Amino acid sequence: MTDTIRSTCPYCGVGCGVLLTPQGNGALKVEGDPEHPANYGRLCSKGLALGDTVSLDGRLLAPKVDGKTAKWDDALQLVADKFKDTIAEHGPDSVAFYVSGQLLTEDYYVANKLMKGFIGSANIDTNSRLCMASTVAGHKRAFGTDTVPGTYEDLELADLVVLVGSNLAWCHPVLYQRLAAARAKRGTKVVVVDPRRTSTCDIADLHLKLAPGGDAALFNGLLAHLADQGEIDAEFVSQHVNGFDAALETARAEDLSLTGLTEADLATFYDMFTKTKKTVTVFSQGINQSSSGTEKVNSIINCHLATGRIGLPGSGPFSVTGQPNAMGGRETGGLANMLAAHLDLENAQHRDAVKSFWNAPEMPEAAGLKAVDMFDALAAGKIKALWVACTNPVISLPNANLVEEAIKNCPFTVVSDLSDQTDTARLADVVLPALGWGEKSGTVTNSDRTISRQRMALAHPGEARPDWEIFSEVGRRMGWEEAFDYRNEAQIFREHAALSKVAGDFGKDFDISALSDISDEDFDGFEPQKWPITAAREGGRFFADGKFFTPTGKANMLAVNARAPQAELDEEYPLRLNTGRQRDQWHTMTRTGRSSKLSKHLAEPFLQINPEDALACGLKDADLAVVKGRAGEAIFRVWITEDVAKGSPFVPIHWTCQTAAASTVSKIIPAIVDPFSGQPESKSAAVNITKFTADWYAFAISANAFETTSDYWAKVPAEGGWRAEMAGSGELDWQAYSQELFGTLKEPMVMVDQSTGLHRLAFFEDGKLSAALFVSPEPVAVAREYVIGLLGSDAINVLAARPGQDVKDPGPTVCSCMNVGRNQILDAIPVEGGATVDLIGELTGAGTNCGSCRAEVAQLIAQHSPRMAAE
Ligand SMILES: Nc1nc2c(c(=O)[nH]1)N[C@H]1C(S)=C(S)[C@@H](COP(=O)(O)OP(=O)(O)OC[C@H]3O[C@@H](n4cnc5c(=O)[nH]c(N)nc54)[C@H](O)[C@@H]3O)O[C@H]1N2
Ligand SMILES: Nc1nc2c(c(=O)[nH]1)N[C@H]1C(S)=C(S)[C@@H](COP(=O)(O)OP(=O)(O)OC[C@H]3O[C@@H](n4cnc5c(=O)[nH]c(N)nc54)[C@H](O)[C@@H]3O)O[C@H]1N2
Ligand code: SF4
Ligand SMILES: [Mo]
Repeated sequence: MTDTIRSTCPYCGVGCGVLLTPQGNGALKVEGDPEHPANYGRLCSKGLALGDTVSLDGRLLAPKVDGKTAKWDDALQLVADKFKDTIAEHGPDSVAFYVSGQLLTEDYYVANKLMKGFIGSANIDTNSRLCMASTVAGHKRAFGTDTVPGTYEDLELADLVVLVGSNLAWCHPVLYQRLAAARAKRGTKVVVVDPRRTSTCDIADLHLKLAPGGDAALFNGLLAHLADQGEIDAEFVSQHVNGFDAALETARAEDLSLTGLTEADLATFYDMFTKTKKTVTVFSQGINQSSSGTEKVNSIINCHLATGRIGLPGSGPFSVTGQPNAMGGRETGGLANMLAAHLDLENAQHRDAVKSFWNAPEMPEAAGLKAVDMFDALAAGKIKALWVACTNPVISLPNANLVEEAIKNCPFTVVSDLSDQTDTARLADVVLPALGWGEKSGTVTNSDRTISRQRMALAHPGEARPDWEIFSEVGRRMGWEEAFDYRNEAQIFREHAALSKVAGDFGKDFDISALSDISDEDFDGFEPQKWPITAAREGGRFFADGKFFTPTGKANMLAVNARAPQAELDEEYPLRLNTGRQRDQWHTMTRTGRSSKLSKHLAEPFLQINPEDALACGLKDADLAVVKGRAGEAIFRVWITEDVAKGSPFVPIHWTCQTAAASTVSKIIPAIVDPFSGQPESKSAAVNITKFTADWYAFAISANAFETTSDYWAKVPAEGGWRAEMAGSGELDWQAYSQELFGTLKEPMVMVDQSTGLHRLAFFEDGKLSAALFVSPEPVAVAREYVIGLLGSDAINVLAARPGQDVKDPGPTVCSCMNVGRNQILDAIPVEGGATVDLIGELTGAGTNCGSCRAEVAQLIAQHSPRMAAE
């Protein structure tokens, strides 16, 4: 294979098109697809590094049963038998599927059909419960269905873009770049609403450092202000909206102090919104992952409905989705409280229609268990057989210690994954090898309803199989041969499209019936298309005509109240922990964590903490800290910064037991959920923070992989090898320790700095540096990027741990694409002033490729630089 194949990036919901050119022997060249309407050729650092992540290291290549390699036939039969027996003995609700927004639409369709139509339970839920559930609930309450009204273009056409609980610069980088470009061209005003100062704030005209959970208060205040200023669209409201008066009355009674903002800030924002008709409000996890997430969503939509700013070019509420197929999962009904094709489980006519379409024996009448309830039921012994596909709940669900115990105690657990070593797969009775991105084939839907193809560019490794096929095989073995007699993705897609006609006939939004007869060839060549896709219309915006999907045809404004996060602070747990994402890592790092380029940016689990809190907790920069909540604890590297407010420290979610000793955030997060959506409040835990008292700290690099066993460690790939940070207690025999780490290497060169106690050990093989260890009683101060750069070279001066006069230490990486470090950027900033991101780009190359780091370059210029472990 040498031809270029068009596909879609497997990461965020922007859904960028990629051009994949296999290079032979498993390597892949990845470029942006200039014709894809999501990105027009752009890619972010993660998309650009996709080629680094497709190696087969650590891949599961054949099924495993009880830890031993098994034949597919035996493994599938075992799964089918166990599920059948469990259902026969305990009923259909004693089994459950827990799936993922990273499954393709075809996979999702089959899994949902199997559980809801044939097993006859609604116990299928997905990691989208942790992600989009509050938006789905809010959309359904307001619009009668789960519709995203606008398109990406709206961010470019708007005069004001309000980003609420969204770190767009890091989490939807290409959409952020589109917004930044539009702003540069036409002066779009940007407001960021986030308790934390993020890179996204670099294009903000106004950053509202809102108190956690204050969003509904902010938008209630806005609604009252809009009414006071006569900015209500009375005609739109009277003809197309229910519930205006009640919503306004509740809004007027709102306690705005919950926002934690000054009157002046509120006034500035309210004035901007009131005066700018073309406004898009983008929202993400700062809204959804909240015990009042659904209320927050409706408080935003209320303001757009009241002003008629919906469905128009450059106007509307806009939920940006996280995963590549979060939307596809919603379209196929992958949530426990949905049916399929945006039809409603609680509607008898809808149920009958789907039942007869599927020719299904069963159809549950009530919603199944939502993720947190599902794992509670597992812990209580009510779920006796569980199948997890394409997600890692031991890391991502709140109260992770309980989740882990529950899975351990479950009589029968199946995991479909690419690896049998994830924290969840390790606990399973059966692990089934799935095909991953680049190998599998099917469709995904991005945040603006564009359906795109993921295509196969790499050979199928070992015996791995596509998820839809695995679910179908089990369905057939459970006795439903005909219903699961699928031969390829196109056949499933046609059925999915045909089912959407049923939904269309009920007057629902999700209708792609024009694709019901798509041929295999046309499916192969399918070009990105926005739904709806019917004989009558294609794509476009919803609701400009004022027609909604409720029984009355009118939208609903909801009377909503703000609620502070529910995890209670007290003397023992006085701080409110916030959680979220890093720029260059994706979730549990199973893919991005393979790239040395991506691992350079923030190479350790960090704790952003305000200087006042740091002082109170006795912490210095680069110390290690134990963050302890009621449910559990974890360890992080301290990064003192004004970017987080006093009382609201922040940690990233990515680190697992594969990449760190004890940095799993979800162990700390309590399982508090939104009452409407069941979405966990993942952005809030009550914690205390103390210094992790280590007797020694170490930094190690090696050309070969090595095992780490200390109390604290974090390990990622580095160029030419691996790098790890470690710390522990007790006296360390550093020579024995180096043997333990690197195995039997030749005698190291050793240098001990008596004044600081820093021990430096360098190991050479054939005269080339193969490993080095730095041990110190204090956090290790070495020029990390510099010593990593020496791996494989004959440089003796590695023991200096700092570059000599002739070589510069690049410092921690800022620009992953062009490999530019912090020190290089700082050096390039002209002393006489006048630095711009473009100038630094010209001088160093930073920010000139994918642009993901431009916000950080700007921050550095403004002297706001992150400081990681002493560099
Ligand atoms: N690099 C990278 N990109 C990703 C992902 C990734 O893992 N890595 N994951 C993808 C997925 S699945 C998702 S869901 C998206 C998530 O994308 P985002 O939602 O943009 O990302 P987060 O970092 O989870 O959270 C966003 C912000 O919410 C803020 N926040 C916390 N509490 C509140 C609050 O009460 N109110 C408000 N207004 N803000 C609050 C946090 O400080 C944080 O900066 O990212 C997608 N893109
Ligand atoms: N505290 C806190 N917790 C959070 C969040 C937060 O902000 N804060 N965010 C939440 C959100 S929004 C999300 S989306 C979740 C994400 O959390 P998870 O879904 O648990 O994380 P991933 O690492 O994406 O897990 C995907 C798994 O699927 C495997 N995989 C990849 N491709 C395939 C495939 O094609 N088929 C199969 N069968 N397996 C595959 C990977 O190897 C990996 O093990 O985390 C949630 N948890
Ligand atoms: S913005 Fe980046 S991560 Fe998201 S789809 Fe595009 S290339 Fe992939
Ligand atoms: Mo997500």
